[in-house]
Amino acid sequence: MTMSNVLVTEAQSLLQEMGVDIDTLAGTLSVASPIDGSVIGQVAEQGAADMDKAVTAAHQAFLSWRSVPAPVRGELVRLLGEELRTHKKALGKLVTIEAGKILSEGLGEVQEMIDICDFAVGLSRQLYGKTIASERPGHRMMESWHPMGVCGVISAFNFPVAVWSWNTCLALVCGDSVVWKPSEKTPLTALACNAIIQRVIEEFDDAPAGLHQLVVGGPAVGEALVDNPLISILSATGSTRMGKAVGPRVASRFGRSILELGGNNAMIVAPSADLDMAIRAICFSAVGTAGQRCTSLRRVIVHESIADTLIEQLKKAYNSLPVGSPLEANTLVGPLIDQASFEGMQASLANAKQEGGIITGGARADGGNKNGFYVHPAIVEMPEQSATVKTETFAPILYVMRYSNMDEAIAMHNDVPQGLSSCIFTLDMREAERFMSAAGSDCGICNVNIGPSGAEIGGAFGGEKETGGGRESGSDAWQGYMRRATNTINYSTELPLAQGVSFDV
Ligand code: UN1
Repeated sequence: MTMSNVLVTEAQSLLQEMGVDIDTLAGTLSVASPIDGSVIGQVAEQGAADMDKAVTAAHQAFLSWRSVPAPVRGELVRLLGEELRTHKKALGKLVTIEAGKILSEGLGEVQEMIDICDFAVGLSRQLYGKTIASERPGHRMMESWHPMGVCGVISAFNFPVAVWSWNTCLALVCGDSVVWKPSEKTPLTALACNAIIQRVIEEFDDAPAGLHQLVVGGPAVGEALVDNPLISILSATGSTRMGKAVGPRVASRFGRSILELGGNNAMIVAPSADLDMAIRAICFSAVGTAGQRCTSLRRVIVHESIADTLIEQLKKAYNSLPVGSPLEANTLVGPLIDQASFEGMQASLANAKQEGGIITGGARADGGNKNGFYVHPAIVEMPEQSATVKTETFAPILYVMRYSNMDEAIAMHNDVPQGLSSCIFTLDMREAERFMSAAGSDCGICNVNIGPSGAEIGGAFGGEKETGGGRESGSDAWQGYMRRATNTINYSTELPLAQGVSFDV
């Protein structure tokens, strides 16, 4: 069998194992595996009318789901977590085949889903509101958190299943229903997740049919989701360009959006840094997932006294990076998602060169398959933080710039339009604290002595500026999926007014 045949067979058997009826896979949307460019499935594409139907059904489901006690809703998510444990291997492998990330990262992505299920189960008993001291005698104030409505989820190809689960698990325990529009590049993993969650919903007495809807389609489907007034919350992950289109449309109808857009994540490497650790962290975060995470490391800002040493060691490490099929056990760098991505990378490298960049790597790599877009990750030494450096390119390009003092390093760090993730490598406590302070990194994620990618689900995930400001996943991000009611209760026999106002009738 040729590689493509093996992948088709493998994808089909994984889908079947997870409960997808593969006979229904006879649509017009061709799904290509980035491993060898071969078509591994044909999925039915839906249209705007299908989206409207899905939203209406989800809204119907919401009307009863909102009254199911939150801990019972948590039980549904617990069962989803159990299913994901059972299918971790299959789903992880399908992520590898469809999105091209190495197996360990495919499995890691499913683990991230299991983790958020566990988190959401606990959360289902902790949707706490505050009790507030009232200024009036015989009064009590409190806040209640209520389900919000239908949550629309738009996800990207690079985390085709985890991002869905962050949103869906929180939305479900918060009493919302969900409509999901996955990336057109990764509908197979979406079909698998949908089959799994539909099974859980069907077997769960308190869960209304229609609670979760999957709609696969192009921009028309996305627009129908964004513009539907029944979508109370629109959580969108993707490019800043997409966010610029989606955000204002949702805002114009006073909907709520949770935007998780581009990043241009940097590492400051200070003179005291543990260089061995910094090099390892750089490799994982800059070339892991072939540089296609929104948290991928894109810029290194290194002190001039150690720059030559760091660059030399980095080049050495890059030289030995195994590029190839993500299904092979020793591969660390899998393929880019497609040809357009490869061309985008080459264009950015050409621009960087014109701006004075010195490039190491970046060319197309063999990767064992000439139809996949494999590349040697690039290191680009830049004389300054040019326009190209300030633009996010979703590929393994690492720009390296030098600094002479920390003021300059922090200023350079923040001088990009994006604000997702950041980190500093230093053993100097003052530098570390300063970087995390109000006058330090302006990002939503700010780390010390670890890279910018690979966040745990327990923290709130998201960032500022062109990253969109949304927060998903842990901490109190759940509040984005609920509405808050402030309650004032009078248990006295008087009717005093606040602010000492008198109004005697
Ligand atoms: C993304 O790339 O859209 O922090 C999400 C990380 C992962 C999530 C990335 N936990 O890299």
